[in-house]
Amino acid sequence: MKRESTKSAKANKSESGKATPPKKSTDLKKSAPEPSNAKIDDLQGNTESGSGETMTTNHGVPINDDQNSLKAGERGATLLEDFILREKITHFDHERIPERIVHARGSGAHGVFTCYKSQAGLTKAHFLGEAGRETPVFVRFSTVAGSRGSTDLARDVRGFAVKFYTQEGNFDLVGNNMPVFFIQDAMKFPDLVHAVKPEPDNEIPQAASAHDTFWDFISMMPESAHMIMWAMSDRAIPRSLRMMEGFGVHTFRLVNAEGKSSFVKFHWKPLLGVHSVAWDEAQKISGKDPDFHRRDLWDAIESGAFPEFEFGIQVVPEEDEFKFGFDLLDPTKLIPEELVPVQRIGKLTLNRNPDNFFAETEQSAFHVGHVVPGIDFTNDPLLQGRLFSYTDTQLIRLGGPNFHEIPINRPVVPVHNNQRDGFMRQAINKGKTSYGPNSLNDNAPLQAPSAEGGFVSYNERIDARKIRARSKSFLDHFSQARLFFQSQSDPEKQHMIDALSFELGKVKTVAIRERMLGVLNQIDPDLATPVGLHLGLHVPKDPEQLNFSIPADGKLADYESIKGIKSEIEKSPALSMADTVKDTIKTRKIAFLTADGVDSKSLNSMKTKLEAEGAVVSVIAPKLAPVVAEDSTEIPVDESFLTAASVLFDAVFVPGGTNSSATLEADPDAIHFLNEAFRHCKAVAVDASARQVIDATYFGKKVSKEQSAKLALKEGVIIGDTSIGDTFIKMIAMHRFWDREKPMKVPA
Ligand code: HDE
Repeated sequence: MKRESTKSAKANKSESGKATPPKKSTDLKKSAPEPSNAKIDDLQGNTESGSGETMTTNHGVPINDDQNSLKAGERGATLLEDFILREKITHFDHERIPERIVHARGSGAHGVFTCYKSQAGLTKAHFLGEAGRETPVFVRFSTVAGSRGSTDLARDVRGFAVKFYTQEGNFDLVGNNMPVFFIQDAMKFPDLVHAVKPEPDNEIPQAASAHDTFWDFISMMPESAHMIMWAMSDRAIPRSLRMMEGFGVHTFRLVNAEGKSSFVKFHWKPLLGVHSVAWDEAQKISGKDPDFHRRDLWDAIESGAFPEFEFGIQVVPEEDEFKFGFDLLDPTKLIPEELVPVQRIGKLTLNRNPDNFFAETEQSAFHVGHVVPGIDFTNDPLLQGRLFSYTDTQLIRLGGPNFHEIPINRPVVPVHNNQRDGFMRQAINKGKTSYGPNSLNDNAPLQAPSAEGGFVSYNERIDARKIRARSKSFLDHFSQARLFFQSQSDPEKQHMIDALSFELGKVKTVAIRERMLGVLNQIDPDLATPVGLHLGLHVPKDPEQLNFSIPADGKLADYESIKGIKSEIEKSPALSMADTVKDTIKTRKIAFLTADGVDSKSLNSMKTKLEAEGAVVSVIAPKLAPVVAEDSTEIPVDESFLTAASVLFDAVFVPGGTNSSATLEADPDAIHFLNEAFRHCKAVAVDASARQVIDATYFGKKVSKEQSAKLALKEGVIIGDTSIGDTFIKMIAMHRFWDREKPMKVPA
């Protein structure tokens, strides 16, 4: 039987003898088409599904018994000659590879990048050379500090790494969801990572910066001040990987065919807007669904709601290099969008989940040094250090110099050079020559003239003395930190105060807390004072023990001279999430709280309305059994109160129904669900006949009794008949009603 299935699989071969690519399983897919591109096609040759096939050893020998090892008698010892057992266990013993030293926890997706308009004036990069040109991509999102199995909702920076499989080789844009970084020089990276990782004696805490060693380091590193503002903002707890920005961080160069270079900052702008969850919510999600972001990304792609990001560039002509009050080479600074607007030049669409996490997401190897002709580096000292680190780390993580041959990493264009051998070499290089010049193979492989696409490094003029030092132009550490804080809306500022109070509250050493307060005071006393109040500490006027990254024999930086530096603008609205895109409820998750006796008309009309806008509705009930509606119809239940939690949803609706309302009113889980959703500032809608359920909550008394659409859009709660759907949709699109967070706080 098994052999027959092998035969039938063989019969699947096309006339050309080429096996038809195995189809991805479609049973989970609802509406998603099967996208294909040059990279997906390339991967098919290495993809196998095993369905309908005979089991074999790794060497192709059919296996007759995969249940029992070979023994000396039924009750005897296992025989060493059992090659099937040995092979199976040996492979199992070696399944794990080292996790990434940073960014260990990640999720990947395939997609396509489409260029909007030729950028040939700025860069000769082929993938940006023509409107409509499509390039396959693989993207990996990650958290930084935690291990591979850590929670998605840690307060942390998110990695946003994109591999473009271009016709000129791979371009990796290895960015983060924050536009600046903690340090200015690669020399400090191991220190930073050692400080933030779990403490070395007891390996506590996991995936968290709220501990002594991190703040000990940060409180003495004034250059971290700006990044700390981002890390303590809601940007560090995104609602979804599909709802965060991405940044290349460093200033790069674009170089055109004439060799003219411009400075550039790279951006990703999510079309769904930039949204975050509340910190209390993030901590609860970490318990209820530590895979929250991974699942959200996977589900969106499986359902055909493909995540989309626009690619943006900020371009600074070479002659304007010194036009700004900060140094373009300093990775702790951003270029305010109000000074140099972001031009949107293309779109990234993530349209296919990986087939195998390990093969694709885990083995993907990104490198900031993977550039293509038309893109080049600057002297940013953090970028320069990264250029060394990424290949180096893959050598140990992926086990040798041939990691570029792993299917997910290989380019879609052919590779020819004289590199040979090494562990796990896949290419079978024919011929006698592996050197150049050679005459035995006509000097092949041949170098490519620049006119034919050969990479030529930007011809930057360098005239300098060797020196181990920090440029004075990097010394202004506080002005952009202040700009960030002062550009936030009031609720965002409050969240930063709360985050710092939490993080420093977890620090045991009082001197570290105090030192950090001194740093915060340089940024803004309006930030330092409430944090100091929370900690019960006096805020020092000036920071102490600041490390200006001066070598042992160097002169101390003149702290007084950098103290009062102001940023060239007072506010940058682009830095706040308050005005982000809020016009869609696509992929938003809405909980319907139900019980037997629910009014099916109320439930179904709201469901139809929300689903028509792309929202995802889950019917939740005390038990998983279908609920029997007032009209005796049976309504399938997606989750029970045991498996669902308000923190996993964006909004809540309570449909009408006298009996169901009586049940929900008396069910502590249902009431807790509502209280918690309210506490986290989510939209709540209630059918008028279920009003008693709202009256049983803590917030029932706090929201206005008289309901109008205008009030609902302010308070985030609406009670009414089936006509409330349109207002509810607007409320969900607003994401959160942060203004009610403090004044209307309820226990939950
Ligand atoms: Fe990384 N970084 N990094 N980094 N980084 C790694 O490479 C490093 C930095 C970023 O999904 C490692 O393959 C140094 C900035 C992302 O696979 C390692 C320095 C930015 C990812 C490494 C930095 C990043 C990494 C670990 C300072 C934003 C995940 C595993 C000089 C622009 C990529 C690996 C993925 C991963 C080194 C700073 C982004 C060790 C030395 C700044 C998104 O090579």
